[in-house]
Amino acid sequence: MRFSLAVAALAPVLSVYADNILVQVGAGGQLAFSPQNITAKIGDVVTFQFQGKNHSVTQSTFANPCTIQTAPAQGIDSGFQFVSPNATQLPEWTFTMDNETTPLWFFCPASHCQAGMVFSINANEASAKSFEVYQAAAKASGNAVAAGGAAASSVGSALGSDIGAATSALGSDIGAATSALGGVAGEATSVIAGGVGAATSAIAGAAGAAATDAANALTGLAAGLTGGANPTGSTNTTGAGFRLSSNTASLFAVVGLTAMLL
Ligand SMILES: *[C@@H]1O[C@H](CO)[C@@H](O)[C@H](O)[C@H]1NC(C)=O
Ligand SMILES: *[C@@H]1O[C@H](CO)[C@@H](O)[C@H](O)[C@H]1NC(C)=O
Ligand SMILES: *[C@@H]1O[C@H](CO)[C@@H](O)[C@H](O)[C@H]1NC(C)=O
Ligand SMILES: *[C@@H]1O[C@H](CO)[C@@H](O)[C@H](O)[C@H]1NC(C)=O
Ligand SMILES: *[C@@H]1O[C@H](CO)[C@@H](O)[C@H](O)[C@H]1NC(C)=O
Ligand SMILES: [Cu+2]
Repeated sequence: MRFSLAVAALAPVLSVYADNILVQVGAGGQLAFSPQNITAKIGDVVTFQFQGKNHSVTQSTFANPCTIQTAPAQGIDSGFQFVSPNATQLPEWTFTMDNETTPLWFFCPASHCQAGMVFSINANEASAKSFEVYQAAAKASGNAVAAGGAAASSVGSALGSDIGAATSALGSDIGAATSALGGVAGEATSVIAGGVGAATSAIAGAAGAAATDAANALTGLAAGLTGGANPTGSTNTTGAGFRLSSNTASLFAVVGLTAMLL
């Protein structure tokens, strides 16, 4: 087929039987071709008039409504045609039909296709490859994207629960480690307490033994005093003082020894 991009130009008429067919693109701000599907014969000139926004007329296969055709030949494509709101001339794109038995399928790319902005020429409406089926597939390709999003979301959830499980595992490991540390600390405390207890016992024992010695010494001193001079059971480093029979002197000696023990 032959095609060209022109601004408000009339395509040449190839035969007296040929028709000029006008298709509006995005009329009234809608994401639609109007009409959406046509029949055209060899020699007819199809003119797409871009009415606003930023649309494209791009050829696809029937099987993949929102993707440009690459086989058996590269699909034809107007490219995006931006129309400013205050435009005084509308861009047009035309081609001439050179085969009327092969259906042609067109779409406006991306989200517009998934909104149902598609177009067909010579679709057999009685067959499985009707315009309606093609448009439904175009809308469903948007659902495929949505399903992909849902799948990604599921992966996110799975990741989230794995992270949760890992966090729990870490938490319980930390708990176990803390318990182990607590146990060690407890044992260490017990050892220290035992040591303190033993030390206390030793001190108490030593104190007890010392007290016993002191008591024995006092007993000996008392015996010495009772028996007169030169008391046994006590050292006589103070010499003659212990040999005094005076009760007052003996009392001083006992008070002095007690003070030493304390
Ligand atoms: C366009 O498609 C509709 C719905 O499938 C169908 O009823 C109508 O006949 C078609 N028009 C042309 C011109 O092919
Ligand atoms: C039209 O849309 C296409 C595809 O999104 C974009 O690359 C291009 O820049 C747009 N043109 C204008 C004038 O906005
Ligand atoms: C259309 O409007 C834009 C601003 O929105 C302005 O920049 C531009 O020059 C206008 N074009 C015409 C043809 O008036
Ligand atoms: C139209 O296309 C079909 C399928 O490619 C082909 O068999 C047929 O010969 C073509 N008709 C003309 C007139 O080129
Ligand atoms: C202890 O007293 C006795 C009896 O008076 C005396 O024979 C002895 O030398 C004294 N010992 C010391 C170390 O003073
Ligand atoms: Cu569009």
